Amino acid sequence: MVLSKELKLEVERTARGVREDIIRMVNAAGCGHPGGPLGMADFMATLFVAHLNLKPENRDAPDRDRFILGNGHTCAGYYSLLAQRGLFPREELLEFRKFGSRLQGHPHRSAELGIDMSTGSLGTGLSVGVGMALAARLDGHGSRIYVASSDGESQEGQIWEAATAAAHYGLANLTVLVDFNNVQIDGHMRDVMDVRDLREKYTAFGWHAMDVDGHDVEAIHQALCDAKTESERPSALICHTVIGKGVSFMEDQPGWHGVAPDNEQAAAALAELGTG
Ligand SMILES: Cc1ncc(C[n+]2csc(CCOP(=O)(O)OP(=O)(O)O)c2C)c(N)n1
Repeated sequence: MVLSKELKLEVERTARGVREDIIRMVNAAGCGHPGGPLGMADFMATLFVAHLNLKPENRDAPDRDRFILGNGHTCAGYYSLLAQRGLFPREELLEFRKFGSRLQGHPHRSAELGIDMSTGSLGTGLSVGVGMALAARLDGHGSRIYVASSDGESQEGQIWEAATAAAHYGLANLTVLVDFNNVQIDGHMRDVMDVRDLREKYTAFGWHAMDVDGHDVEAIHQALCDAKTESERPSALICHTVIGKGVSFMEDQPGWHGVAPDNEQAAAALAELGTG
């Protein structure tokens, strides 16, 4: 299905807002992870605006869609999306990582905020997604379960146990979006531990798997629509992205995995994003 012009504009506006919020939040906190979520902004905005059925009015509905951020350290972008979708006030984003804040450095499950699972320990998200997808099917809900993951998280053995179970149980209501930016905490994937071709791996595990340009919102939308047409297999979108996307001095730089920009760097980043 084609992404309508209005929806595409809304996705792009939301992704710009996500990037701006990430810079402001991590700068204000003086710590956090800006690189990963800057790269994920386009596919996450496409998911949250055009697909994920989560809004303030249905946050308590048992049959709504679910989202789990497996790579929990990238939560600055996730919090921005929840705020932009109206789950809590956007001003609260500047409380990120502060003592007593609801917006901790890794997501804490909260029915109020619409956060479906606590994450941060890499490898657990997809397993919980399998459980939620099984439960939704048993309960007869037509809802979908979405899990974000990453290339670095794909080094965890638990991911592949979950992938095996999801295919075994034919969980067509489960979709994983893998942020493949070729970088993890200690450097480039090829230097730390190369996970190689994740589309081939998920396919071998019995999934419907696709490579997608993680910055092409129309392609991401199409891939998410394709996932919905599957009747027996779970779907994996291998989203090829650039860490730090949108801020030239952060792009493809592993050093920006988990370092906060200082005031000068934040001002330069916001100016480049067109929001300074
Ligand atoms: C079980 C576990 N082991 C180690 C870590 C520490 N850790 C935090 S982020 C990270 C790298 C994750 O890779 P990726 O998500 O690809 O990083 P990014 O693209 O955001 O730079 C690691 C090893 C963790 N959070 N959980």
